[in-house]
Amino acid sequence: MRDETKNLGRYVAADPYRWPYDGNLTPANTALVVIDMQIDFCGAGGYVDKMGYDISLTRQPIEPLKKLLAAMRAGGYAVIHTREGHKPDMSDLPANKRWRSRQIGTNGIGIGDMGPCGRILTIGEPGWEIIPELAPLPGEPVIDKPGKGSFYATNFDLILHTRGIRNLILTGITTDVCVHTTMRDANDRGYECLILSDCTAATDHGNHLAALKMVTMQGGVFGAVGTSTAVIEAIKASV
Ligand code: C5J
Repeated sequence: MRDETKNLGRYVAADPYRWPYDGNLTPANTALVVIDMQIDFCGAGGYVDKMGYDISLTRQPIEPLKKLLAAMRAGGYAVIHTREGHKPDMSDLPANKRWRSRQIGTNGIGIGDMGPCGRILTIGEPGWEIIPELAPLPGEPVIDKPGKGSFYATNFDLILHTRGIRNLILTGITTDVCVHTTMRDANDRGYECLILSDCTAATDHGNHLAALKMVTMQGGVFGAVGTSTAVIEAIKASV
């Protein structure tokens, strides 16, 4: 059992508390989760672009994520990627999700419909792929999810348990939707979560800032907010 008063352990500088709460941060118990860095969310002609949002916002995490991935891979930390998408027969796409997706953007095109990057958010299509800059390495799990959260209808929890992971460093897009849904669900399941402000982004910058602020309420209601620089410093520092 670690004694925080003796300042043992390894921590990341974060808000509203240094993370993880007990300083128990090791390559064996900590994973970097990279959420939905897919062409549909941050590539030209993808879903977010077709909806009329500014992909320069959702592309902002790419460069800091590249550095963070290199550092965490070098340190022996687990890296897990997720992809949002639906089966080509759309049997896992709720009718209301499809209907809503057709209400915004051009020509009533929504999930499952043909766009410049193939059928939108459809498994196997070019737009559904993770962007090449952040491509998973062989052996890194990729969680395919039909919803916004990473736990619903996936084996994410099983993979984390099997590997003995209890700390999650959450990155990717979008801060207010898939990253937040995953963080809230992970927190309820007892995972110790850190969200990185520079490695996440939303289709609206105000929503990004609001989503980060929400985490810091109530002493860290879902965990803590940090930066990639702080994580890199912490994992390089000796225990
Ligand atoms: C959205 C996501 N925003 N990855 N998906 O629809 O956040």
